[in-house]
Amino acid sequence: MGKANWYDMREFLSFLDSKNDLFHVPEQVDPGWEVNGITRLGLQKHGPAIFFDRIRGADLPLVANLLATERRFFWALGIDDPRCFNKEWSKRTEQVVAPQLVDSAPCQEHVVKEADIDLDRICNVKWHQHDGGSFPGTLSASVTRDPETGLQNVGIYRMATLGKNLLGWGAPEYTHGRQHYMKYEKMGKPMPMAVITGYDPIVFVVACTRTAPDVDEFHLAGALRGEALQMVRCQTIDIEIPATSEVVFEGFVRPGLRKLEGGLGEYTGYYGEARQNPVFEITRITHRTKPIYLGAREQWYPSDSSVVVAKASQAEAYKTLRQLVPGFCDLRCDVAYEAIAQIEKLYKGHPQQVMNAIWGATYSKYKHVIVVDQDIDIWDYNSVHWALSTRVRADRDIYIVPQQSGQWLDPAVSLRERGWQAGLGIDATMPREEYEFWGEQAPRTVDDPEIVSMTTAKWGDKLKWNGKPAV
Ligand SMILES: Cc1cc2nc3c(=O)[nH]c(=O)nc-3n(C[C@H](O)[C@H](O)[C@H](O)COP(=O)(O)O)c2cc1C
Ligand SMILES: [Mn+2]
Repeated sequence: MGKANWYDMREFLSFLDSKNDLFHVPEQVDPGWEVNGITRLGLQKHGPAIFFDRIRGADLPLVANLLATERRFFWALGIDDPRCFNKEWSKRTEQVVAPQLVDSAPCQEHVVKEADIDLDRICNVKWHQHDGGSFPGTLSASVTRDPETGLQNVGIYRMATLGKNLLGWGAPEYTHGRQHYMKYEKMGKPMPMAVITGYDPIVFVVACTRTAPDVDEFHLAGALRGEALQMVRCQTIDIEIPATSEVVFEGFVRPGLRKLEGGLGEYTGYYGEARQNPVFEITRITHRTKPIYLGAREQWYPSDSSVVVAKASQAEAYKTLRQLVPGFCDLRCDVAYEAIAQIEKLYKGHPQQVMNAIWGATYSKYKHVIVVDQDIDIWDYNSVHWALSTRVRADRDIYIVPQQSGQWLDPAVSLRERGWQAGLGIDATMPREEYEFWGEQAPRTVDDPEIVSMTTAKWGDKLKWNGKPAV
């Protein structure tokens, strides 16, 4: 097992450098199009993380595409075998690990007072051609505290620049950050909030993980790192933040205030429309010496938002399903809308029970759920495709559930109906019970393990396909 207890983002960047998976751009680049173009080309090829030394008009260097490939995502977690990821995550997080509070921290080495704040000089990037302005808040994690339970939450929600110290705050109602804000709004009070960026990669992962409510993601981080996360109290608000964050915005979100924010090219691969969103007012910035900003070009897979949100939330959903459904084996979700579940089918309606559990008891708002048998390799799409093609009878195996709570940005839904989704379940398990009734079978033909091993033994050295050994 590899390393997971990174001290900070810098240590992870050095690691990537040693793996030849970090690309430096020393030339000055334009924030309006060049960061967009270079990150886009990098993502398309599952390329390295990118370090921009100089962006015109901004004082801070910028890192992008940090965890935008599965390769880097698994390195960040110190996981060698992606097939064991769900199990490994479950094992590590059986018991969460509370953070360790420290008195002084690198993230507070420097202070910028309210009057001196100018967001454009920190990050002024337009990530997509038709974004409605610059978005410093793509990988900026919002840390809030539940005013009733006292528990903290961290989540990543989009934030556009609306003024020198003002950011639109794109947290929809089904996110935990927004739910904290709804409680403050009811009390008529501003919500204190810290926004951090440039954190160790495990903080990145947990800030993207859709968990049950009342899970403090920093406790999850401690469990995944195998060591408590060091945190420090903010200077002006009662919020704790990871001590080695590069940049920290301290401030508040006023009750009742909304401003038009966006649109933004989103993880869906489409523009998310401009919305009337709450506003984050920054009253202080603290940062490390020579701070490094962190951002992301959001887009459909591959991207930071697709890889990290999908994989981390997959693992949490796996953990929940293992507890809820007997015979549940494994779960794969590479993109936000689709879950593929593997089960050992034990009884009639078992696949439908898994679908309902995925819709009802996990937090990613999967629209489409495919359920397959244990002999299907969910980590090989060809195998899943085989099950879909040969084990599904549409009039029997398609299960549609209307009027579920869906992802706000689902472009298949008209704006007026946003927030709704319909669940599509496909039972791609073999309908064994029917065959059993008639004494029929549908034996697989593809394996012939005895013939394969006899052939390998006799012919292995001789067979060559395209000049390469066949076995
Ligand atoms: C780059 C990036 C941008 C994101 N932007 C948003 C966003 O604007 N709104 C949103 O609901 N989720 C967004 N997410 C996903 C959330 O961070 C994720 O669902 C997380 O679990 C939310 O935390 P919470 O469950 O504690 O509310 C984004 C993720 C990434 C990586
Ligand atoms: Mn949360």
